[in-house]
Amino acid sequence: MEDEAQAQTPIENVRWRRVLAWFRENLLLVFTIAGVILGVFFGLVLRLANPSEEAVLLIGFPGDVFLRLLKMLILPLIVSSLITGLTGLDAKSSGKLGFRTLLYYFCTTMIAVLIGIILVLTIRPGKSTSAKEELGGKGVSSDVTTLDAILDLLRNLFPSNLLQACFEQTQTYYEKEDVYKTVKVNSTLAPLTAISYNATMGENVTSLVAGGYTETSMEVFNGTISVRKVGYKGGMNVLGLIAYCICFGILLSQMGPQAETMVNFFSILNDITMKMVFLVMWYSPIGILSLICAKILAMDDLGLVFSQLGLYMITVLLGLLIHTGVLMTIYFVFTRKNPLRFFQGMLQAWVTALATSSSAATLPITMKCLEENLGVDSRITRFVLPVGATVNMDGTALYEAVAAIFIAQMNGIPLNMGKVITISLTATLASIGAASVPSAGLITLLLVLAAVGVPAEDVGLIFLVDWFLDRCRTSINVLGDSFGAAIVDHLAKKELIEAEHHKMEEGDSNELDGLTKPSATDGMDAVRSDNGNTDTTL
Ligand code: 7O9
Repeated sequence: MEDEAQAQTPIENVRWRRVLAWFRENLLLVFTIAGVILGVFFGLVLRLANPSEEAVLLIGFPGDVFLRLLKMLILPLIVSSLITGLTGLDAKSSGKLGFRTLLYYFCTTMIAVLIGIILVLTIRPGKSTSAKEELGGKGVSSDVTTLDAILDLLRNLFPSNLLQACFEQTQTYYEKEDVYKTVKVNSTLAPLTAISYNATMGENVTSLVAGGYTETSMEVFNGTISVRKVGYKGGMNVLGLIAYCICFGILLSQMGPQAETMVNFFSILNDITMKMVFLVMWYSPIGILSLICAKILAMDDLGLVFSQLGLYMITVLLGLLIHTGVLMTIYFVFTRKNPLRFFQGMLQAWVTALATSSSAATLPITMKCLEENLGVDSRITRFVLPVGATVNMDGTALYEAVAAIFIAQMNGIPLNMGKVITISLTATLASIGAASVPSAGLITLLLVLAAVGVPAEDVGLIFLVDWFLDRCRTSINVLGDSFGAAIVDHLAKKELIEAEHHKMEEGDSNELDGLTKPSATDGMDAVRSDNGNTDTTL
């Protein structure tokens, strides 16, 4: 036995050393995955102990802090990354980049919706379910129309106050107002009537005295109506900020040496924010453990829910899985690189998305993963990712299409081709507008339902499992953005190199424009790269 062990030692040594080296290189990832596993484990074990509400609160607290830290970084990150990303490109490249990015986003979202629709029409999860009777989801309704949502989106695109846009967005809402009708009352009886009305209903009473003749007109309660109002609600107006920063970045990139200080300012702001992201990432294993553990502890008894809504959940999950496959294929077709390696590089962001169920909160980590693990050009990620986190939600679009048809099936509403097409278009639009449509999640689904006249009462039912599906679709949203960034990066690579050659052929004249000289951020990131000198990843 001993001899055998000794004979194997050198090989085993090498193997062990490799494994150890891998662990050391991927320490954070290992900790994060351990966080997920321990979170599920402790969650399930502590559930047996039936912890008090305070205990659950305390267990979830580190996770709460983790989410706050991530969200804290979003504002400086999107502002500085969009502006530096765009100043690193010339106007022509950024135009092309923008076009390709939006085209990729639109096509992949449409594909996701189609996958969802095909699956839900073949599996028919709504046909066999008795969930409606047993679980009796509570109804939800809203007055907000598709027109309001589209107008809000456009209003948010043009914020009237930039500072306000950092924490509030425009929202149309409906306020119930009492309506009164005026009733003329017999003059002799008037005072008496007025008093009795007053006492019982508190109505407004107006007495008109004209030349000895008293005519009393009373405003009598005549029901309520909804009045459309445009107000504000809490939450960052991302779309407005992004629109402003894109405009700012493009104009800044055209200003030449005169604007160098400004370019450096945002570039340094971006570097500092990324350093902060790095710090927060080392806290993520604990944060993720806490988030998952607290979520499992706070769950209701899900046995019944899962058994009734199981088929619906399987439809959504299968759709998300197939969509991941499609994204991987698209990635392979464009880049000829191994999509599994890509997935491995994105694992940290994927797990964070699962734990936080927010692609915005995951954005800092997505950016870090793409730039550092996968070598995607930072000028590309800085533009593609913030825009993607806001408008590209493949998982959400797929989910909304499936949910709408599921509810229609449950209510036995037949859907013709026209309605299916309407659902696919509204689900795509709803996912694009989700971040800037009031109360997102819920409202966007209501809009899809309203577009085809499906009752909204059962939305409460599918919200029972929304917390779980939200995690899954968010991780696909993040993957969709990341694959997009990698593909756009690959396509831009050739072009940027060509542009560099072109520049070089043009002569050395640009050496005098002040952009090639070493800047404060050299060695950290490319400030300007139309000359290619400062770029490290191209
Ligand atoms: C999901 F760009 C950023 F990072 F600044 C940014 C900031 C905030 C981007 C988006 C947002 C934002 O507010 N997004 C948002 C998204 C707001 C409300 C709802 C949603 C939809 O969220 C998805 C879903 O529910 O399907 C999912 N949870 O990708 O985060």
